This record gives sequence, structure tokens and C-alpha cells, in this order.
Amino acid sequence: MNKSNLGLPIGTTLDRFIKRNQDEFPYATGELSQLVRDIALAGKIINREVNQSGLLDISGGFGEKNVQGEDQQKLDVIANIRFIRALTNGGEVCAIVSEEDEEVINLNPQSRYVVCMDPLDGSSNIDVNVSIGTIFSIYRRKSPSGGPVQMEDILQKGSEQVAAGYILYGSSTMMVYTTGHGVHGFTYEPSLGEYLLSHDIMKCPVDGKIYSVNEGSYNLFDQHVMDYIEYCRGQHYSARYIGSLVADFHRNMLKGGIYMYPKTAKAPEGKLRLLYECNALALIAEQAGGRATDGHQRILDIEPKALHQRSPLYIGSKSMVDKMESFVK
Ligand code: AHM
Ligand code: MG
Repeated sequence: MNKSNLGLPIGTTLDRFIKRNQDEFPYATGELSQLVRDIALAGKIINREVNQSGLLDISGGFGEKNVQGEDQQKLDVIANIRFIRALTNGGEVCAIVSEEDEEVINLNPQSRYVVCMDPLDGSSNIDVNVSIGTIFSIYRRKSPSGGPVQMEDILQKGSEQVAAGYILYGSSTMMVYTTGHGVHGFTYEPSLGEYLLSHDIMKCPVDGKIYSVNEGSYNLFDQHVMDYIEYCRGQHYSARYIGSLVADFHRNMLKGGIYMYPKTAKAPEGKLRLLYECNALALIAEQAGGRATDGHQRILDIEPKALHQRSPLYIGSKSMVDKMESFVK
């Protein structure tokens, strides 16, 4: 049987993996590992609903707009409800920041952890049976537990994350997470109802030949971004863009590539949200040996000023991100 680098065989359940690696979880009181289990459970429920989205009356628009003024899909809303419920029942979280909610959601004030999440990202792909994902970041609150959650608990830099990850609803469903000790990937086995270790120590190739960007917006990008895209074309790199951040990121992490969402003339801060889209993937990228920047600064060093703050994002293989940055200078 294949053994993982941590000494656990490929196929080990997520639960057992977490128990055996309890010392990977900072503060090791069991609360954080329980929280990761709660998120994994919510992911199973979302997975079930995503898989039925062509059958049940849950795809299509919800008829409402979210805080960003974007149309909400029914599954966006459903995923948000499922996650909030799982984290409420779990009791390990004092506050949630969600893409779908304008304000902070306050939960158990006795708890020590804050979760920032995009319950279902890439939602424009739901109705067309294309991969989508959940993204989550976990922070330890700074103010004492028991009291009200403060903005300093919420607006922490990405470098303060104690754990982060994503669940990809793709050709199979996978949960990928880090607690700052490497990146581990688990594939969901639906007949068992378990996530099984499939990718133990995930490493992003240092270099790659894939670039992922919405080239339809080419004329709206800054000159240096256009120049870098020209460079990629000149190198005969492959263009691969799903329009689901988790899926594009995951492919590039496995195969070597760069994902870019630059600022544009229409979106001067970029489109993606720092707290619940960029930071989690930036931590995963770095833990896998890759890089993530806004073009000027490491994503994980950005001081957030607002819940739904946006940031440009360049993320993936280290040498490709380095090269892109050399065009900025
Ligand atoms: P969402 O949170 O509304 O789903 O938007 C985020 C998504 C990313 O998953 C994806 O990479 C990007 O938006 C695609 O945007 P565009 O259609 O502008 O290329
Ligand atoms: Mg999103």
C-alpha cells in the first residue's frame, strides 16, 4: 500500500488523518480540528446538492443580488445556509464573514475562531455543470473569548490564518487544506461518505506552461499585464480558463501554471475578494511552494480595511509569478 509522506497510507480517512496529525493544529485543543471537520461535513452536503442541481429546482437565479450587486444563484444561497448551520451547530466559531452576507455573522461568543468563506465560488458555472468550489480561511480571534467580536478579530492579514482550504466540486469532489504544515488533499468517496487521503504533500511545480486569465478583458488590463500575456503567447503556453477560481487554481497547482485576475478599467481593485477568496488560496499556494501577489505586494501581507475588499491576484508557480512581476517593474 502507498504510504503518504506523513506515514499514513493513501486512502486514510480525513477524520483519522486529522486525529493522527493533531499536533499540526495550532493550540491543539481539538477545537480547530473539529472546525475543519465541520467544514468538511458542510462540503458533503453541498456536494450532494451540487450533484442534483440539474434535477431539483435549485439551479438558476435566486432573483436577489448579493452585497456586491451580483445576481445570487439559488445554490449560492443554499451553500451559505448549509455552512452557517454546520458552523453554528459545531460551536467552534465566534464569527463568519461570507461573500453572501454584507455584515459579520456572530455565532458563539465563547469560541476562539473566525471563519471567512465563499460558500460557492464560480457560481456562474453551476447551471452548466462546470466545476465550482468552496473557499475558507480560519483565524484565531485576537480579543478575549466571551466578549463581543471586534473588527481586529475579523480584519487580520492573510499571514495570520491558522488554517485555510477549499473544496472543489469537480469530476470528483476534493477537500484541500493546510494548517501551515504543507498541503493535503482528500478525495470524497460518495458511496462511503468519506474523504480519503489522495494527495498527501501537495507541491506546486516551480515553473509551468499554463496561464489562466479572462483574455476577453485584455484591452482593459494595464500595459504590463498585456505585455506578460504577449510573453505567454510567445512561449506557446497553453491558455486554460474555467472561470471558477478554485478549479483554475487547483489545476495550475498540480500541473504548473499561473492564474491572474488583474485590475481592469472597469474594476480598478480587481474582482476577487481578499478575505474569502485570495487569502486562503495564497496560503495554500505558499505552503505548496508557489507564490501569490497583487502585482506589488505579497497577498498575505495586505492589511484588510473592509470585509468585502477586493484585490488583484496573480497566483501559482513561483517562477511564473516572478516573471509576471518582472513586467510590472
Ligand atoms: P463569484 O464569487 O461571483 O463566483 O466570482 C468569482 C469568480 C472566480 O471563481 C472566477 O475566477 C472569476 O470570478 C471569473 O470572473 P470573470 O467572469 O470576470 O472572468
Ligand atoms: Mg466568489
